[in-house]
Amino acid sequence: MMAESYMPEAIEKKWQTRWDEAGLFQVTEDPEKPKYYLLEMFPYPSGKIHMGHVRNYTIGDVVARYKRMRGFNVLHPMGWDAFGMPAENAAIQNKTHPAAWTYANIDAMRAQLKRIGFSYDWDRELATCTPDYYRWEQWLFIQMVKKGMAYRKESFVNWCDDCQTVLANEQVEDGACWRCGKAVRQKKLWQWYFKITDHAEDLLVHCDELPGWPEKVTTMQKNWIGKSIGARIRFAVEGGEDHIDVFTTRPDTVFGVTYMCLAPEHPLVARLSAGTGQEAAVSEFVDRISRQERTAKAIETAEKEGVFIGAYAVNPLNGRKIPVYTGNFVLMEYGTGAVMSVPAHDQRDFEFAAKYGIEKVVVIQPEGESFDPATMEAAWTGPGLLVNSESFTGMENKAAQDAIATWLNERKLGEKTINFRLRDWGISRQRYWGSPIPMIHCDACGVVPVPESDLPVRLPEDAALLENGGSPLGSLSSFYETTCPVCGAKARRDTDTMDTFVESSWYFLRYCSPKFDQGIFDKEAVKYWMPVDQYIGGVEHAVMHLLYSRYFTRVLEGEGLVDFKEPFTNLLTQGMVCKETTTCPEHGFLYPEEVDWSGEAPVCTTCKNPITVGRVEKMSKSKKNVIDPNEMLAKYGADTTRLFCLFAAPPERDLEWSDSGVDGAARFLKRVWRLVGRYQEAVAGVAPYTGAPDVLGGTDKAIFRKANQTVKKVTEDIDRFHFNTAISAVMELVNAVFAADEKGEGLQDAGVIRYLVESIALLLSPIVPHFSEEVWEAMGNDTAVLASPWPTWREDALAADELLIVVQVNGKLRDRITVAADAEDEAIKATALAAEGANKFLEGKTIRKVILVKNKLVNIVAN
Ligand code: ANZ
Ligand code: ZN
Repeated sequence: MMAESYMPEAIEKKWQTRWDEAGLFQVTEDPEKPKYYLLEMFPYPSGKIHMGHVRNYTIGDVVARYKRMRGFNVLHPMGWDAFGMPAENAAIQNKTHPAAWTYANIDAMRAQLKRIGFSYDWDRELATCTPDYYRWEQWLFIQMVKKGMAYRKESFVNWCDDCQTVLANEQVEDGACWRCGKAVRQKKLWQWYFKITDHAEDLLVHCDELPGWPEKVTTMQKNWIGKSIGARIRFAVEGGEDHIDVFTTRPDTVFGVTYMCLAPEHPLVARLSAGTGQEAAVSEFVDRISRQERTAKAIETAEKEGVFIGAYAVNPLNGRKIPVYTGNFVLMEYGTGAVMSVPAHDQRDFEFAAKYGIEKVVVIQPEGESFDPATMEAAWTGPGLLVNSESFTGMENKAAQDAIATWLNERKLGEKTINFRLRDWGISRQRYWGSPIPMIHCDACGVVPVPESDLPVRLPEDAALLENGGSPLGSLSSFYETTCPVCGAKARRDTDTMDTFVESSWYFLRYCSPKFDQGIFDKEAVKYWMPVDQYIGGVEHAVMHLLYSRYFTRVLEGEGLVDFKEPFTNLLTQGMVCKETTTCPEHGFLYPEEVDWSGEAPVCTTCKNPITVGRVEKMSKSKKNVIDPNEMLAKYGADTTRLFCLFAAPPERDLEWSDSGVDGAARFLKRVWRLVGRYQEAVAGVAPYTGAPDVLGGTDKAIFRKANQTVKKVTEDIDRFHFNTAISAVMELVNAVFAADEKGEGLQDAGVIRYLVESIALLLSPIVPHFSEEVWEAMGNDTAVLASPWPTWREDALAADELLIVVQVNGKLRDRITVAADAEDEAIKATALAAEGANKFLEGKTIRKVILVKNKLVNIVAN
């Protein structure tokens, strides 16, 4: 017998143990069954699951369980993105070790995930910080070095003095380190790079072949790759052998060039300014700029400034002598690091020219306009006809782009070219807690790979961390001292580690055969499971993680290890979990439990001052607007938490936390519990009714219909990930049963009741799996609800009830019509007027009146 009331704690533990013992979620390749690979982005083991995780993983779990019930062989793995800087910082703070901290966090978080009942195949669990994982990453790195797909170069990097590390551009926020807030400076270092730019075109083209991805994500990727079609043009430097190459997307404006601008890091800056009297001003400027953030984003917002370097260049088209500047808005990393500046037609150049009193020359004139450089208030960036452009004058500017590029090409002064914004991926990190780069530096032989038989290069897990927070590897002789694999001389290991994005670029492949030790993965397993059918995660990974994963898949395809290019067929990016902030005038941000809502106005529990309720924002520790999943689990259980997360908002949208919403979810489950409890005896040993609806009476027929409609709706809604409407459909069904009861018109047929309660249990099972197992068992089933097939519906039970209506003309029976039971009066009258039998008797007459007798007849009065 079912317990009187619904008590989640006991039920949830019980079913989790049973699923575990039955090994229900362990899968192997089964060629007989269609496969379905469902993956959620794996978490960083920070120590605690937060509500964003709960939401992400609940969405995934519903799909995994649903697909399983639909007959798919479902791979649903979980693991840990376990390398990264927070472990080092936490270790320093808590006087522990990154490895110890990380593994303890993994244990804690695994227990939390298990407590929520997610259907993971835990046998496939992996952590990227284990040598049997990163060894294959090192192996792949070496293959890439050997094929020239990875290379070393000395380059400027964003450097944080506090964290003692290079920062990726994305880790620089408003010129400061994303982690500690210290101003970032530029430093030159030898770094390893992956040649992702080799695949720029392919990665771009395939953005349009990912119909299962949200368009906003593919658009972000396209912009990130940033293909520009233009020309490279060569400008001679006056009085010397030097020349300046520029990249421009606007060769049509070349007659309007009035100055050149070089990036401060451009090698010609120092050389050309030497001996011109501008050296001091130039080096002061270059020095100052080198201490500022040099990302595209920062440069866009920074005030444009520059300095004349004392040299002149010559315009190859008209021989005009033009001053050369260096300016903070030119990026060394893009194009050629030099630009031809056209103040009349580029707003940035316009502002710069205005600031330094440089001339403007108009070369494009839209029809009906006549710009005067002296009075122009902004650059003209639109189309028009060329003016002041010698033989090209009068040409339409689009056509001139090609014509001028061709003209330059013929004279070897330039060429058409394509430029990508995408840079090669710098992967060296001067950090400790990461995968060691498997290279050896030998004075005689150069930089050589570690022999494959010596892999993995183990990260010493017990190295003492340095006071300054930098990596201890560079001073740990037991790590870096080695011998050269080529000549046997004393040599030094690379002491940098890889960017953690490297680990997450291929983990989805490793899940297919996580324990395979003959190679990076078992090709056959990958062939069966990949690509991932559905990937689910945050939109913050729209560019880097997803682009790097697409890139790695291409590298592996090139190596013949996989036979596809795109790793993720469908992508869902779920919204954020949000909550209002609460602020006390004395104590600042308050946690929800520090606010007392019982009085007229909310007050701080500590000082009793009234508090202010702020905007609804993404839950974050710093703003304290967080709900701890553990508290939810303790108070409501896993199923209510899951139900609320799915019911409160569609997956792509932000979810606003609401305590009353959580209560509502809990109440609904109690209601279903009562419903099943009431009918438990009536349905014992009864088979579910599957016959035609017509033979059923009154309420039985109506509820049977509604149940069939609900099965269909929930099925379609889950297919589209509309979990919230799926849930409300079940709620309506349950309400209809209670409403009939209240009217004293309760269900009679035990088979219908059985179909009803079984359908409810099955439909809810992906969403509230423990609850559903419990009621499923209470109905006398002895197999797991999860192992049962998804419910089906009868087409003939979907239609709303129909009524037969008699049609009279002047009181005489002339026809019969069928209408939906809930049809509007006007619709019934219209159908009656259109009825053939009635029409014959209406010819030539005027209709005076149409009388409707509810549910019975329509009488048309005409003469
Ligand atoms: C002359 C010109 C005239 C330009 C005009 C634009 C408009 P996208 O579309 O992003 O590729 N540029 C080239 N290299 C640069 C660098 N390293 N740093 C900053 N700016 C650079 O932009 C290409 C345009 O950006 C190029 O075309 C160049 O300015 C500038 F009416 O050349 B243009
Ligand atoms: Zn050597």
